[in-house]
Amino acid sequence: MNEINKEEFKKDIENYAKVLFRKSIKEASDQEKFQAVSYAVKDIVVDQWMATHKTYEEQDVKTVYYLSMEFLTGRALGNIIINLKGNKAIKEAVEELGMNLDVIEDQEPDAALGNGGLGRLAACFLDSLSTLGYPAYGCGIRYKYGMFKQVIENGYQIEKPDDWLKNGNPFEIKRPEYAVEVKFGGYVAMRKDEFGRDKFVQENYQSVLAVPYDLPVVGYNNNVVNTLRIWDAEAIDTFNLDSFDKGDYQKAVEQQNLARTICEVLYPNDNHMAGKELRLKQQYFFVSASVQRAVAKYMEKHDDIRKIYEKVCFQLNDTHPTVTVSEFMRILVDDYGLEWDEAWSITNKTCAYTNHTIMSEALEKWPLELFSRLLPRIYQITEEINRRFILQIQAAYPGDNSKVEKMAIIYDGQVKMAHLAIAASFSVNGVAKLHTEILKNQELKDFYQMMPEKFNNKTNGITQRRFLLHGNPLLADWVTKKIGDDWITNLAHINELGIYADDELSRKEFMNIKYQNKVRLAKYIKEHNGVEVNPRSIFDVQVKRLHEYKRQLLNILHIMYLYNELKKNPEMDFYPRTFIFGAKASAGYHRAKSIIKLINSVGDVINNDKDIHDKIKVVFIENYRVSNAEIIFAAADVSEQISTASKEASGTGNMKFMLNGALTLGTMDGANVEIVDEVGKENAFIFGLSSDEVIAYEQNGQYNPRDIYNIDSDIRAVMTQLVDGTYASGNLDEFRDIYNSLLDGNGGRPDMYFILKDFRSYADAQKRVEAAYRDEEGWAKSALLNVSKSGKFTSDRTIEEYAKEIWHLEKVTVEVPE
Ligand code: DL6
Repeated sequence: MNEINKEEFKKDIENYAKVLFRKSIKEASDQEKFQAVSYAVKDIVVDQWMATHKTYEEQDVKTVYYLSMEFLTGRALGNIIINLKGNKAIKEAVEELGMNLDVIEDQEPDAALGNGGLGRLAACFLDSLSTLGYPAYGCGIRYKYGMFKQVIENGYQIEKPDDWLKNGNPFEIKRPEYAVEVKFGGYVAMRKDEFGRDKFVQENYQSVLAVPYDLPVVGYNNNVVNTLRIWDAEAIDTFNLDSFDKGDYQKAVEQQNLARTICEVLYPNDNHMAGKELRLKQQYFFVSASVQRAVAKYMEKHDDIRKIYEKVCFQLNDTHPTVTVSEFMRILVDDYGLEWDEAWSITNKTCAYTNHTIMSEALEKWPLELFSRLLPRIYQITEEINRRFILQIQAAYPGDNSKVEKMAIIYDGQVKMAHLAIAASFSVNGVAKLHTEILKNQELKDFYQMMPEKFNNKTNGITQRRFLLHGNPLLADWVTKKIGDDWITNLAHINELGIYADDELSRKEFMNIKYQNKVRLAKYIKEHNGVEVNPRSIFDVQVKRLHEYKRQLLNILHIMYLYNELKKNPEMDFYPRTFIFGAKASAGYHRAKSIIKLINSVGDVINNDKDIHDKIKVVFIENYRVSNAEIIFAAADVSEQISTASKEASGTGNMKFMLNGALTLGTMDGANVEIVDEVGKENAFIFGLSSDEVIAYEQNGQYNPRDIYNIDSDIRAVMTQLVDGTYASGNLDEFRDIYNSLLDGNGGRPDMYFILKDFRSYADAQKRVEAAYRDEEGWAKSALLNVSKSGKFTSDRTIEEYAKEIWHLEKVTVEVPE
């Protein structure tokens, strides 16, 4: 990589302040300084970006198109600087101009174009693709409003719009030359083409212009810059007299509205399908634009569409982009005139699907009426795919109609997107070993039996460059001092740290770094929550989306129990604990919001109770997001991964904590299983029902939480406090719904998340945590071993597996001319 020339870089910053704002650096506001520095950094990036694409063109590379409704990239500037290895030069340049790089980085809003795990995974994957030198496009939506900003008022979550583009985005480049039209509605007619052949044509439709904005994805120290292409919508026809004359006024207005609304906002649902018409529009909008553009780009250099799969792979990030299948078929059949069988065979070699959840409420099913009205030609094609797929099922299982009922793509008035994705893809993967096994043996059993060759596992991963190198500079430097810096691009090397777990001095140094990170977080908490926390206490952290299956409720009920114990026996030997939560709840998810209120209410009572001498503190960090996550992971001692076994597909927070030296307190769920495989049960705290036990209970229906309630007086006491006003200033109904859900569950089914069932085992595991933490040396050793065993969980490993086993990509090296 070419060296950054500090003096030129400084001039560049000053020049941007001048041309953008007509100001000197001294006169510029912090936000303006951020913009000027970012544009100067972009100058460096653009040279690499152009060189990368030139190399791709010259080598005619195969490219993966990672199609995702979500990319939770967070802030760009700090990450780009890290990946350019420009930290030293840029920091010095910025300081010599009288600025502070941390303050500058803090001016950038998070690009919150995602909800949680799925979107952040997509962002980690892009980072790894570039770092490994694999040609890739991320394809998504340029939401005007990203994930809402969470404000806590009186303990309640309030959602505020996230106007992240308000000051512009210095890193994006608008590419109007690649705009394409996307059509909705109308009807399909049979017309003759120029050669007199029959052809299906969509008529009387509304359309929007999809306009791409490109964002650079900078690889680590290798000149490779891939592109995250996010699509915005513009109206295709501005009002013109023609429209008025033809009486098309109404249509013109509708088209304008469609363009205005389609990219307006990210749906804030994680693991839950809201079934909104606009959401289906969003899906088709970005899919159609991305696929049209991918095909056009391929055809610029090739003349045989039949071979497109040699150069293009569409990876479907969950079912959200599954209309890709029918859109690609439409292009092949309608636009390129291929026969159905040929088009289907090409589609089958081009599409691959990742499943990220088994939660039934997340499985996407669209009502036929909506699907066919909005996407009439796509619906016809989907119907034909379904008709032929049913024939395949019948051939595989003659006379067994139950298989058709379970596997058909269109059934019972619904289009089932997962079935479409599986039927059309050559690869179907889960995101952790356990998850993939559950898919094969339970959720997608029928599909697995019929086409086992499609199924494979790709355990998730995270990028160590953001979550250690950027987020935890003290530990990153220490690791580099001990073992060199190979871990930055090859995390397997972190294993070499293992020997230091037996070295007393290293353990001390390591724990001292943890302490300093805890001081940093304590400062953040003081500034943001006004709560004083003791950095010598155990930092026990649960940060993730608020969902019942993730069981924040189990955590807070246990805190209520601990508090009761302390109140009963104030002199008991008790190691001070700080319980830290961070979580957004979907705006319409009432119970999740109630759990947030409960956490805050319990915090209010406990944090202000002088009798317990600050032995327990409960903190709810407002507006949990990528940028504050980096600070939180670095400071954690205990990583709460306590989902009901079988429900969390993988989890990726668990990996970020491990990398930063926190010990997992968790169930045998998702990737926790593999974390324990790596680090050993003795270096984690495992509790609760296994996934087999949960599934067995679900099938035999023999779980009754009331039995536990009746037997266990501690649990009964905590439950009673939910409805006796202890935590609700006398409002006995505030948490009644939570109380009912624990005892009576939903719709006649007992609590599906087995909270009371797992309570005792969780409390015991928490006792083990406390005992282990008292043994300072032992804890330090375990924590260090966790870091040293985290090598498997880099997204670089995951991407190598996708690239070799699914996408069949070749690595590229890029030179930038001096
Ligand atoms: O694979 C990324 C991430 C997993 O780590 C989580 O366990 C899983 O819950 C999440 N899945 C979703 C499903 N999305 N929808 N809708 O977010 O994926």
